[in-house]
Amino acid sequence: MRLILMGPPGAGKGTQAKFVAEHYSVPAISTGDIFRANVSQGTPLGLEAQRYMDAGDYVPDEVTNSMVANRIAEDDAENGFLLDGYPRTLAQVEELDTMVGARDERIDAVVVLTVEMDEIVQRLLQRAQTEGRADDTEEVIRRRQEIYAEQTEPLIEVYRERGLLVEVDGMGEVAEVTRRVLEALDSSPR
Ligand code: B4P
Repeated sequence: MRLILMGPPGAGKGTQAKFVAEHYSVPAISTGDIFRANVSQGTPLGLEAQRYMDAGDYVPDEVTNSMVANRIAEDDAENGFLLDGYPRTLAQVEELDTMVGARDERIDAVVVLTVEMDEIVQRLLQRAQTEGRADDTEEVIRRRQEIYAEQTEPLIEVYRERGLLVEVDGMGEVAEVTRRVLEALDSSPR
């Protein structure tokens, strides 16, 4: 199973990725988590990514693409993976096509979580209190939503045209959202 999990910041991607990946016994690959791990270890990649992330901007495509290419080349992703937060730009879609095409593989489905804006802001401000992420301030949250609308929302149509899109209501309890995602994937044609 090769899945992509999309949705605006705060839609619950990272939260759902764990459960859905576990269900299909594939690794959940979160570009945000990999960047944050590099930031906290002070690696060159982390130093480069941090200035973009703190401002709510996307990390440049070349950096993100090569990081993902390396990660999906690892043994545990040989039979499938769940990509959480990648691709986020059209250039990343093209690069991912090349990566999976070179392995004679294809993406099975693209799940998009839809959540109302008020709920998103509330979730992220709440996370700011518990986790203290630098990009969870009100100003940066707004910037991240704008960038999502400009750069990532157009990807929804790309994947819809390919017949891969699975839209899921991301409002409500975490377990209920997981149930909806798995049910939608079970009944989607692949
Ligand atoms: P991410 O880590 O992907 O950050 P995110 O969009 O906020 O999603 P996240 O997974 O953390 O939050 P979630 O919605 O699960 O990216 C961070 C940054 O990294 C980006 O801004 C960018 O700079 C960089 N980056 C990452 N990928 C990139 C790429 N491909 N290209 C370029 N740059 C990239 O959850 C949010 C909160 O809601 C959590 O606190 C959670 O507990 C809560 N929540 C979730 N589900 C809930 C529910 N059902 N009910 C109540 N609360 C819920």
